[in-house]
Amino acid sequence: MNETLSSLFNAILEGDVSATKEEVQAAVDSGLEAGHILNDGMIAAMKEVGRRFEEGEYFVPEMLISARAMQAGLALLKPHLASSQVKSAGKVAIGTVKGDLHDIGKNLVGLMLEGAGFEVKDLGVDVPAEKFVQAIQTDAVDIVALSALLTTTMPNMQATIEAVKQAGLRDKVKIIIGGAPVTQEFANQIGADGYSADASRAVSLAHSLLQAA
Ligand code: B1M
Repeated sequence: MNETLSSLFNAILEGDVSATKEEVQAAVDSGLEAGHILNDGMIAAMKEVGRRFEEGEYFVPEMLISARAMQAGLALLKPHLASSQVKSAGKVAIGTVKGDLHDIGKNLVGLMLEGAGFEVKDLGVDVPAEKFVQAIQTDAVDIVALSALLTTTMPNMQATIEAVKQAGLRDKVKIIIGGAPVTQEFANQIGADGYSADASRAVSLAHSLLQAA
């Protein structure tokens, strides 16, 4: 890892917001590509945070301050990630499912979709199934994107799909899912229209589902 990215990685690990902002700026100024800064500096740091939590070296407060540093860095990187396009590629409602408060990945997916020209309605975290149903009814969204980071909240993705079916709206939207514990197999099992492992693949998935519709 180059020196700037390694300093950025450490700043996020330490949850140091001002150092994170400085290092993001330094990385951008040094000409590093935004996707490279994101994946190899920032997301790599969050993976390390997760590893330390698993090993009992970090606890929830450390995860939280690292997450804050990550969010501050992302806000700064945002204009470099999202290249605005004129025509709307489609409308997406995105949210982290009920019971789940993780939003960094969901925010990134929203950001990349916006950058690719989609209109994004962000429903936030801990979103109950009814709120997704409401978004389909009132905002005429083409795609619902669900995020879950906990194995215990993955079943709420299925519950959301069931609620959409119950409301008679299943044929009106494509439902795509993602998040660290989610797999293509799980997507097939719960009847989602697609799964993506990361934010950039979520964009190509959204494009291909709407083109096929
Ligand atoms: Co939590 N947490 N956490 N946490 N946390 C994990 C997820 C965990 C894996 C850590 C670990 O044990 N190694 C573990 C889950 C274990 C499991 O379920 N198997 C865990 C746990 C246990 C918990 C608590 C239960 C801890 C506790 O209280 N005892 C608790 C639960 C709270 C709740 O949600 N109800 C909790 C709390 C928290 C914080 C609040 C402290 C904080 C979140 C802050 C925030 O989001 N604002 C936090 C954090 C930071 C993490 C880790 C360290 C990092 C997550 C992250 O932001 N990654 C995480 C460990 C890990 O994931 N390795 C962990 C960076 C982000 C860019 O990646 O979110 O995966 P990710 O998103 C990716 C892809 O997954 C994909 O694209 C994104 C970009 O490439 N993607 C999608 C995501 N959503 C998508 C939607 C799509 C498509 C793609 O739609 C189509």
